[in-house]
Amino acid sequence: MKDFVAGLPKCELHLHIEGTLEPELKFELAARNGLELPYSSVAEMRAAYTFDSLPSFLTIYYESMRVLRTEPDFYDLAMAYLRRAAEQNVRYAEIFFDPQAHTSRGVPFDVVIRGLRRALMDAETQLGVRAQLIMCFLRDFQAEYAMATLLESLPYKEWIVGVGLDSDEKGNPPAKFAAVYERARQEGYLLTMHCDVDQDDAIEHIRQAVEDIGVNRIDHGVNILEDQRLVETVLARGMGLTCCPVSNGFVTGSLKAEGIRKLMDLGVRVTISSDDPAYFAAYVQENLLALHDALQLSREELAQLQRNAFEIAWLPRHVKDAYV
Ligand code: ES4
Ligand code: ZN
Repeated sequence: MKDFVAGLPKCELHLHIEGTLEPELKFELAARNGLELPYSSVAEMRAAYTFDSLPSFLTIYYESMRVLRTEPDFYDLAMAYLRRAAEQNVRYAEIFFDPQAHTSRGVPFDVVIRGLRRALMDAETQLGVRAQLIMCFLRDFQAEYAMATLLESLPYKEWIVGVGLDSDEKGNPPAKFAAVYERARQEGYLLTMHCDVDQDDAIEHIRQAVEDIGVNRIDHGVNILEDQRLVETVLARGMGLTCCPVSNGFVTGSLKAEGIRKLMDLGVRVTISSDDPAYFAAYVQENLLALHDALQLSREELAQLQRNAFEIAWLPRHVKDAYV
């Protein structure tokens, strides 16, 4: 089955580029930028990656970004991911980036996006991997900062396919960003947002995202199973859910595999992605294999997960048709 999964042409839709920063590159960038790291080796750094909740992960995730300073740093980060993606037969990726994680520490927006964009262009010609960018707002910052970031992105609109919402969801519901999402829609961005699996208010957050904001997709969102009406809405709209089993395992202690199976059986367009592969030690292929270990998926089901992903990808129909 490993060979079968390896050979599948893949589409990854839930991937934080900052979450692909491997320890080796972190050391290289720290040296390049004259920064000290609180670890003496790659092994020591990896050993510190012990997360059991979203906040414990996010602390290390944001701290690590200090090493990303210049346009070439962002280029190297994205190029390293796209090389790994190509090795796993990923043909198309939609890549989240968190501009506020950088602008909030003095790195200009254009430095971030120019570096990422250049990597995407080179990956297409050099590696045969196509990719697009999704700009995420950090939901634990004020909505006004998200709006300012949205406005700052407008000169680069042609380089950004949509917007997302990530970081700590507790106390930061979708409704907080209703005006930002309305403006993003007017500007032509497609809309997604995280509805994490570890939220007390998960179902209300999903309801707001689907019914009040009208997102095109949901990132995670497995808890939608708690509300039959919302499941029906998602089915009727053909909406997709980008699930990340290994990430779920780190954040909640469970891959949420049974929920993912249930959604697949109901015909929801579920997809499998890696979220933060450098931190959770699993790229998309390892996520598919972990899910297969839990569920004994058939080849047909594994192939269906990829068809779902290409189907809900933010690509023109004729481009998708070349993949499926
Ligand atoms: C994230 Cl696992 C997770 N949850 C929420 N926001 C994030 N940003 C990067 N990884
Ligand atoms: Zn995520």
